[in-house]
Amino acid sequence: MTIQNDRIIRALLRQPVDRTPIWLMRQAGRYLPEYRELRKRTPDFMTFCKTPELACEATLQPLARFPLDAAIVFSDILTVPDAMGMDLQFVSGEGPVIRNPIRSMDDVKKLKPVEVEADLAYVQEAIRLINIELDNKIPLIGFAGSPWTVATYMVEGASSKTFSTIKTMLYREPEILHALLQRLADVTVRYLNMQIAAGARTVMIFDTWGGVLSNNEYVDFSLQYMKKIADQLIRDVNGQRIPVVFFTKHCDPWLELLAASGCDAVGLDSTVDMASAKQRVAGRVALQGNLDPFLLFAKPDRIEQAVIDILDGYGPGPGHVFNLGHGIDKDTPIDSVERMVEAVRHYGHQPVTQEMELVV
Ligand code: 1CP
Repeated sequence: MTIQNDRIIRALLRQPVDRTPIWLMRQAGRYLPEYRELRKRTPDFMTFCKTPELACEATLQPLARFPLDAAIVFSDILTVPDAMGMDLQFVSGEGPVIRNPIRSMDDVKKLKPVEVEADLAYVQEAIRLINIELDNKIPLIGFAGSPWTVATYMVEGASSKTFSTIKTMLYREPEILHALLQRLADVTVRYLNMQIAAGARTVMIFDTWGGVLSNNEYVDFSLQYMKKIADQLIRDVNGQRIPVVFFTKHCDPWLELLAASGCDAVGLDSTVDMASAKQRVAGRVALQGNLDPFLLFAKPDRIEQAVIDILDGYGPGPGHVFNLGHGIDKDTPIDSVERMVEAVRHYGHQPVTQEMELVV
């Protein structure tokens, strides 16, 4: 089925578009008053994620406010450890807490085998419901966490500042960590393929904590597993290519490696200079990003200038999807988001070529 506005897909595949498309990392969520209201229906966050009607409604909320070019299924990267039998809870003010963290090979072996079609059926159902509502107007993005990033929560048992427990495991007993990462990679392949089969038109792997690895460990403990996943994903549905996007926060040292890793696009955090990133990837992948989410706390003119700087940094030619460099902050003023989206639509015009089918 063709999508009316497929700018995001085209840009991720480095095909020409009439203007730079935009979506926002964590575009649904707590900065929206209507999300905070909806969340009151089920105080428990995992129950919220597991209720497809609520996940569907939350997904659509930002689209009712802003003319974004894609929806992202409302869910979380921790659905996977939840399905593996980990005792996961979101404690208000504290974030995720796992009461039975992985500390030994035995713990890895005891993880529940995941049947994605059964254990994560709620994500499949949410995708189905969202696509009915989207009515082929814009594409839906599916996602998962990278094995390394998901493992940080499973081993630390919570969000961490130092990652000392998982790093101790990495340096003392790497075989345990590799066994865990391999298990996560296997489940993630099936999970993302299920999302693609259910109607996700592109998938993104969030490697939020890849950048805390040392230069020597990043490839072995994070990128290697993302690459294994990309190698096994369904890349074509009825002749339509499904782009795969890798996002490692603080990816600057490994940009060339990411560009050669089998993904179609790389998400950039805000520490990376867009113009030099474009040169470094040399047309091998598209780029997504990378406005500092905290720039949305600046005055309107400053926001507009920052948008122009990123668009000019990428310059002419296909292959740019505008986004933030990381998730939007919960205190972000809504007016600023409007201003940014407006600026991208206004200044992001690309030269039109004849063979393009334009959607206005
Ligand atoms: O009470 C609430 O509403 C909980 C806040 C919240 C939300 C809105 C969490 C808890 N997760 C989410 C949704 C979510 N998470 C989405 C869908 C929203 C959208 O994009 O529209 C996505 C894509 C995620 C992905 C996610 N979860 C990541 C990777 C992306 C990123 O921003 O870095 C990570 C690291 C998580 C873990 C997570 N989920 C929630 C919390 C508090 C955390 C911990 C973050 C940390 O350790 O700092």
